Amino acid sequence: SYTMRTYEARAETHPTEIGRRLLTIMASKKTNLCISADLTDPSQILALVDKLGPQICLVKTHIDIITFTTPSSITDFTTALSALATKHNFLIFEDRKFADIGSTVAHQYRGGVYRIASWSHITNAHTVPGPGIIAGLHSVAKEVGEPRGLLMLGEMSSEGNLGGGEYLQKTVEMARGDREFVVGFIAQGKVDGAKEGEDWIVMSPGVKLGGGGDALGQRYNTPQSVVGDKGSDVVIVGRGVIMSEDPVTDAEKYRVAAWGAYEKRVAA
Ligand code: 5BU
Repeated sequence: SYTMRTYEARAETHPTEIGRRLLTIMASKKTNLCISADLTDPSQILALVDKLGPQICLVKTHIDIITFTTPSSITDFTTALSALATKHNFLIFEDRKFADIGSTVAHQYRGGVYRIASWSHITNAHTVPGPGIIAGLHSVAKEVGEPRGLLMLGEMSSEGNLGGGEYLQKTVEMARGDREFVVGFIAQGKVDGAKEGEDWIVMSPGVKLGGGGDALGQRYNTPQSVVGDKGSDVVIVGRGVIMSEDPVTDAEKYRVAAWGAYEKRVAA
């Protein structure tokens, strides 16, 4: 299966341009760590990301949780974040979880105050509306003139979520309809039944050393469990790092754990 191939090898053959770029970054920086920068102060986010930049392949944002005082401060933030992405060689993933008909998500992705398509290399979408959501987002991605990729939500980390199992399989079927734009999935492990020549990048949120959960339904798996045992590619870590007194030291623990789990997997 493709999960036994190295990120270097997959970077040569991934069907999407964003997939090739991300896998190249992962291989060269030796990191499959994505930080979820869930702070509400824009300057705190930028300071944190500048510190963690060398350790990560990807930064995940929720642009709509950030406290912006003026419309121009949104553009200032996305411009500064893009500059950090260039400086440290990582990509940006806006965790927007689009969930409407194609026509509406196209507006949401292109416009409004956030103009997500203009600065975010990767975004994600629910499969609930059907394949029109992929077509709508892809039409906007084509307008941008720079590579853009989409992750489909096949399974969430939270207690009682309706994903996984048959839902995940249907999500994979839907993704097969657009192999140029859909980079992979949000899930807790590799997708079953990948066909010859398929390569889906799987990213897993809900990761914390020590496991556990929070008071609102989040459930945590360890880097070894999602990457080593279950074949996911990228670990997404929020509070495990961003609430730490020493984020750089803790991010390094996650990078080493997730990278070590990957190295063991491909050596097996
Ligand atoms: P945490 O602090 O590591 O629990 O943050 C997890 C982040 O990932 C947070 O931004 C969530 O919105 C996001 N997330 C998630 O936790 N679970 C999911 O299934 C998906 C996203 Br999709």
